[in-house]
This record gives sequence, C-alpha cells and structure tokens, in this order.
Amino acid sequence: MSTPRRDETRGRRSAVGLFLALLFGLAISPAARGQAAGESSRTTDQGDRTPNAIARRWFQDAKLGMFVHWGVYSLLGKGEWVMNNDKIPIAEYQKLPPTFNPTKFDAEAWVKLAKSAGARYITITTKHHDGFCMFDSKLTDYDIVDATPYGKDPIKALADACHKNGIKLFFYYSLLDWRHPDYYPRGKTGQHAGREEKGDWKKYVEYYQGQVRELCANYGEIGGLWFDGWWDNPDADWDLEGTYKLIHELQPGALVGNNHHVAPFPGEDFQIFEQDLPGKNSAGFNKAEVTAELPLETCLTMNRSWGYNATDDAFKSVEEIVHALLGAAGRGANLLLNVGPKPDGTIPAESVERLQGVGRWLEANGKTVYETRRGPIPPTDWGVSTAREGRGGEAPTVYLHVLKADAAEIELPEEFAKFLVMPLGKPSPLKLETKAGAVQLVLPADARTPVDTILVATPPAPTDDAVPVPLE
Ligand code: FHN
Repeated sequence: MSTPRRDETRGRRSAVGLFLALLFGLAISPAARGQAAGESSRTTDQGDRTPNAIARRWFQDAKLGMFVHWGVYSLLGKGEWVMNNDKIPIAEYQKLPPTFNPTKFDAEAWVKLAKSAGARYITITTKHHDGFCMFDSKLTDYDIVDATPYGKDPIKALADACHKNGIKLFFYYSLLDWRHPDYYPRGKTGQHAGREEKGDWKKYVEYYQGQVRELCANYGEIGGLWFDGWWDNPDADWDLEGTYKLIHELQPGALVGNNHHVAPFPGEDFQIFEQDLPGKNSAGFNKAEVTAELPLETCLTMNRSWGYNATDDAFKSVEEIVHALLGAAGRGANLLLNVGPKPDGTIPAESVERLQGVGRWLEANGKTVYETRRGPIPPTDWGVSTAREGRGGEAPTVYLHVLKADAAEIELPEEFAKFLVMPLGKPSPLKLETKAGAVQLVLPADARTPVDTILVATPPAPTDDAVPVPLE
C-alpha cells in the first residue's frame, strides 16, 4: 500500500477540493479553476489572448522538447565544458573551428527525429560558454559561417525546417563567455583562457544584447530565448530587464527562460530546473522555490553529458526517460530532453533509439500527457497524476500514472471514493475500498502495464442532490 507523503499533500488538499468542485459543476472563478488544475490564473486564463499568454499556454501543453548541445567542442568528444575543464587557452581552442565541418548535418532529419520522439519544440545552443557562435553573427567572426570550412548557418537551416514541420525553435544563449575580452570583471569560470586582466563590461553587454537582437530578427518566428551562465557572474549588471524587453518587443510570442538557478526575475516567462524535477534538489542546482506563477521546464541529459562525449555510455533507458517525462508532467513541468550531436552533425545512435522509444510510448499514451496540467493528487511514491480540463462544460479527466511496477494497492484521496477508475483502454472498473477514511484502489496484476499503468478516473454523474466538496 502506498501513502502520499504528508508534506507533498499539504497545500494540495485545497487543489483536490477545488478540482472536485469543478467536477461537480460548482461555479467557480477562472482563477480557482486554474488552481484546481494546479496552475495559476496567469498561465491558464483562457481569456487572455495576448501573444505572450497564448505562447505560455502552448508551452504548458507541449510537454516535451528536444534540447541540443552542439558546438566546436564536439570535435574533442569530452563535453561542452572541455575548454574550461582541460584548461585550454583561447589560442589553442580557436584551432578547432577551422577543422569543424559537419557535412552530415541535416536539419530536416533532426526536426523529423524530434517529431518522432513526440517533442513539440527544439532548444539549441546558439552560443555556449566557450563563446563560439553556431549562428551567423555580424558582431563577431568567431562563428560557424566565418570561422569554419562548413561556412553555412545551421541555425537558419534548423529554423526553416522547424517552420516547415510545425516545431517551435528556442535559442539557448550563454551569457557567460570564456573568450570575449570584455567579459570582465571575470566570473567564477573560464580562468585559464589566457585573457588580459582588463575589459569593458558595458561593451560585453552591448555585444550580447546585439546577438540577442540578431537571434530575434533573423530567423523568423521563434519559440523563445533560453539563457544560461548568469550564475557565473551574478553580481554583474546584465541589464536583463532591457534584454527581456527587447525580446518581447521583437517577438511578442517568444518566451524567455533563464537557467540562473534562482527564483525567476521579472520578465521571465517560465522557470527552469536542471537535471531534476521541480521541488527536488538532488542535483544541487535547484535551490529556488517552485513558482506558482509561471510555466515550468526541467532539462535532462540522456547520459551524463550535454555536449557530445565519446566515452559516456551511461544512457538512461526509455522507461527512465518516460518516467522523467511523467514526473515532470505530474509537477506541471515540461521535459527538455538533451542530445549531443557528433562533430559530423549526426545524432548518436543511442540517443536516436531512445527518442524513438519515447515517441512510441507517447504515440500510444500521449493523450494522458499533452495538453494536461498537473493533476489533483500530488506526486507520491506510486506515481503522479495529470488532468485534462473538460471542453464545453464536460467534466475534466484525471489520469493516474502508476509508475511503481509492483503496486498492488494504491491510496487515493477520500474524494475519489465514488469515482469510476479504469485502466486506460480497458472497460473494467477497478475496486475501490474505503478504509479508515482513505480510499484504497486494488490493482490486480492483469490491470498493470509495463512502464506506466495509466488509470482514468471519472467522477460520478452529477445528481440534483450532489453535495459539492467544500472548498478550503
Ligand atoms: O554549464 C551549463 C551546462 O553546460 C549545460 O548547458 C546546462 C544545461 O542546463 N546548463 C549549465 C549549467 O547550469
């Protein structure tokens, strides 16, 4: 028997009450409806038709993105931090671009792969901490068009392929720069690059904001900007306010996220978590509180590396990745799943296999994930819940995702006592027993399915004398 942990249950009981009140047709405000589905009114208010609100709702519906860490570092096959970790000075590191020629890069194939995984967006590194730009920038020659024999802009090709195939494209951009001379005073990393101990920070801010402008102006409609590296120099004046304003002006439907590992700043549209699910901090990055105000996203490596690492074969299984996706969905977050392409432009076979495996699972079960919000039952030791809001006055549907393979009995909140609970796709209701104020759901072995036993919970039909669950 599994019992929800008290701390996780606390604060969510009202959500259960509100959610169930909604099921019983009780008139409640749009804000409360939002909370009932576990979201804030700001992110779910259907009445808000501004491009930003529409984009946020789209983002919450999308659930899965493909993250791409690709740069000249892939040539060394030791991940994207190799310049810093191996203390490679700029003079040495800049010998890489003249040998970078990813002739097998096929933007269309990448986008189709993302689609086959069930991803609805791609987030790609346009500049990582090494400062090398994977897009055509007029503000530097240290970019793929000017400094490599390849001489083409893969970000343009990817943007075109994304537009053609209905996938949104987000740009990762590292604020931290281990090469730029004006990144001064320096931050915590990039100390061995061999730069002179001087520089003009204001010029660096102009440079990075100029590149953000290029990214917003030259690639058609984009999904948003995904910043990283602020944590290297948190006391510096980054003028993030000006940067975010610029993005929202140039691309009103673009979302801004910043992986700064602290509470969201004004102007940000979603909160990012790294290598961890919101509310957990096992990776040490996510000390910030989970905000109720913004959509959430958690990014995850498939093995232990972001950039291509030739010796890292610690790949997660498809089951582990699906569990991460559901763990995120059950906490109201998207999963941004990483691949690290090789220097020739191909995506490692291990990653392709896993993406396709996740896609197969989503093909069969996606309706319990896409367009849902976190459900009324907080994540617990048997799994998570998601919920789909009913359309046109219909009652919402609750999906229980039982991730614990051998769960023979699970505990549900008492409000579920009269629910009809059936395994997805099977017309046989499961037995619910009320014991000592708690509802136990019996899960026989033949009702369980590998990876995730999905149960569809439907409320009893409303009757004239139905008593709504009191709101707390
Ligand atoms: O240092 C980076 C790292 O290389 C990678 O890009 C990840 C992705 O979330 N973010 C940074 C660490 O927070």
